Amino acid sequence: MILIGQYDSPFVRRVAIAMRRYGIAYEHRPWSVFADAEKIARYNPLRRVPTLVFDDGAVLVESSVILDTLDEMVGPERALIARSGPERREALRLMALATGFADKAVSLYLEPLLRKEPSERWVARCREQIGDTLDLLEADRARRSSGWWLGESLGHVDVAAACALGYLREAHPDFFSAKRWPSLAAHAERANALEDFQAIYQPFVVRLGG
Ligand SMILES: N[C@@H](CCC(=O)N[C@@H](CS)C(=O)NCC(=O)O)C(=O)O
Repeated sequence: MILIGQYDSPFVRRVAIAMRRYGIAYEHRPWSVFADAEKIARYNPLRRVPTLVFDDGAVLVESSVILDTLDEMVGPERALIARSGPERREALRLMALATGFADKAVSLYLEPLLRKEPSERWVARCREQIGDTLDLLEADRARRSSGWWLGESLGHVDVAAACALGYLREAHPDFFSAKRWPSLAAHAERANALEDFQAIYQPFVVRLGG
């Protein structure tokens, strides 16, 4: 398998961390979505990452779709998400909120890079969307006493949230406040201490890449 995309993308990183935990081997192509767009286009016309190329030539895009397929490959006992029922729905809900604020953080980052005059309205909207979503996630995490978000073992929600927070804090250093979002800060700290998170990491640098 070939995983295309750089680990400074929260979406690529969450897939790579899951693959590492599942013990699924892959070749890594750390291609930039801007500088290497035409290389990515050979596999994915959207020119987005993560893009996962299977040995039979099949190509999957969208981190959640990729993870769903990997979960099926390793089976429900090892999957980092509940098989069904309210627990699964809860995981999907939280994952979508985490990847959703990461999406907005990417938009917020690109706005001043791609436009001569960034839209103030768009910037304010992104900031509000991210802040309100962090508030919701903070309240959700704070009301749970479990070691990880949905229990005592690490799941896709934990990975998605930690990767999204990592990206937000590096791409927008002024945004995150551990005082306003203490449970999220603690969550990130715990995840970042894990070997998998340290191995699958690329510092974010300002450029038209990612
Ligand atoms: N919803 C997608 C988001 C992927 C995404 O936004 N990736 C960024 C890199 S962080 C990208 O490919 N950007 C280039 C583009 O959208 O044109 C997923 O979960 O995989």
